[in-house]
Amino acid sequence: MIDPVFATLGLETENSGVLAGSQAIQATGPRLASRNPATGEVLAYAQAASPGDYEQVAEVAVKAFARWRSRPAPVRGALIRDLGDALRLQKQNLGRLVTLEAGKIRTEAEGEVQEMIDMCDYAVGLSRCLHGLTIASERPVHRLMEQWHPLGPVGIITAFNFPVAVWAWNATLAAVCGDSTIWKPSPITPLTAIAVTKIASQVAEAHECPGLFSLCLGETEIGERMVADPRLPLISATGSCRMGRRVAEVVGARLGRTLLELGGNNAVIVTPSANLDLALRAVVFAAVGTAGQRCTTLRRLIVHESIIDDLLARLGHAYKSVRIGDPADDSTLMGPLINEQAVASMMQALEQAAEQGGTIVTGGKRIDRPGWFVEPAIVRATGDMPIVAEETFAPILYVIPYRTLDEAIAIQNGVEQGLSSAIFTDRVTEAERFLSAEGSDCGIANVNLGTSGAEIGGAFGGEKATGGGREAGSDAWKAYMRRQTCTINGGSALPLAQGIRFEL
Ligand code: UN1
Repeated sequence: MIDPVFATLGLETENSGVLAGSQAIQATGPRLASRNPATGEVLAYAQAASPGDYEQVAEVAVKAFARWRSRPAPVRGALIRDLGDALRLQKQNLGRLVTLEAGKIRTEAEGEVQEMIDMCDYAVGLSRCLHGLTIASERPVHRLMEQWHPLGPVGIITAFNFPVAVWAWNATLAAVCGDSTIWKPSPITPLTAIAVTKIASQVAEAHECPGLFSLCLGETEIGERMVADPRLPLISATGSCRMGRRVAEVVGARLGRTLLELGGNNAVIVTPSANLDLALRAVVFAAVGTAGQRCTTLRRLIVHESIIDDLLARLGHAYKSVRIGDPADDSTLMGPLINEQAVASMMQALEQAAEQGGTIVTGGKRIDRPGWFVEPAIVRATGDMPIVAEETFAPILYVIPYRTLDEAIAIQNGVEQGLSSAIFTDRVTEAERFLSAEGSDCGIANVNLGTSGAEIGGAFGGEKATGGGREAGSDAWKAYMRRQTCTINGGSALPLAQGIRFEL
């Protein structure tokens, strides 16, 4: 049965997953089924793009960019203000759709929509702050300045786990920076993408810029087209390290720009001075929240050997009280995994952990009911177990003992990914050591809070195999613009830099 929210958001049983602005293109690619991970049932279908359909979308985005880039940035901001208002009106409905399609519990699903709204607010202010520097010139009556211009149509590739927020991180900044966007969402979550693009396109149309936000649903073939397309100067991609390597290779070969937000293998260090009540709550949210399917999910808990038994006992107890079930039910804390494959990867990782000497302390079983439900697992492990170095997108928490803080930091940094990290301590020297240049090597380093749930005001992203990109706040906007250094001669002489004399 079709949920009432579908009609409210303009969705039908069969949907075109290709929208050039608000205009739905008769898509001719594969037909994709969107399933409710809490039941396994098909919610609706979406038709993906063929390479020819992509071509139409790309042309629309190129044309939209040509018009949009000449609007003053604060006028561009006015469109994003209206987008924020439109999203505010649909917060519950979009949240409901995220719950249905991605299986997030209601509060997290609505939180994700809130993240889009926050991005709109942020981008509106930013539209008046896209400023460059004025730099002292070494030449008399000369002025050096930097200005930032729109870059071009931006390709946005997103994952199933944040089916709407990550689009907003990119699309709102791109729009105020003067860029049009083409979005390729995960083929697992097409419906949220269609609903959001419809809302955004209506707003863009009201501002006489149809085609500013386009959608091109597809699988690898469409992603490959986008990354190879020289009309898209920037590809912003979220996904696995494997996918990111491919994107970097293809975009690099055409000397384009990438913004990569790839895998994480995030750790929390708990020192003997830590407030364990605080640590416990943070660890459970970071490890179990979103059923362990955030790139910022806590995967490795590195605990001082003197407190590990105490913390493990408390964690085991807390895990047993996590209410698992229908994500639409307000009392639920953990919903399903996204699909059968996710359940299989979790089971496989647990088997490998056991083979490598790990002990499953609690959880780790599939729950016998329709949909893709599992018990979150805690595994007592050591830092050198190969499986611990891998990101399994599921609620598995490896708990690892340490003796010295240096050793804990070495374990924390000893993986290829470098997204998020945290320390729990009440000693300022330990916190500062963790935050120093010899401390955490991640893009995000927190003290006395978990690894997930970052605010949009900071730049979000990670180092090493996480890809190095930064999205959302701070100066992440610079990725969506091109910098121009201008020197202006206000006099009638022509002095040369570096004191060079070149007289005719
Ligand atoms: C992701 O999982 O790709 O910090 C993004 C967080 C969220 C974003 C996660 N604000 O957990």
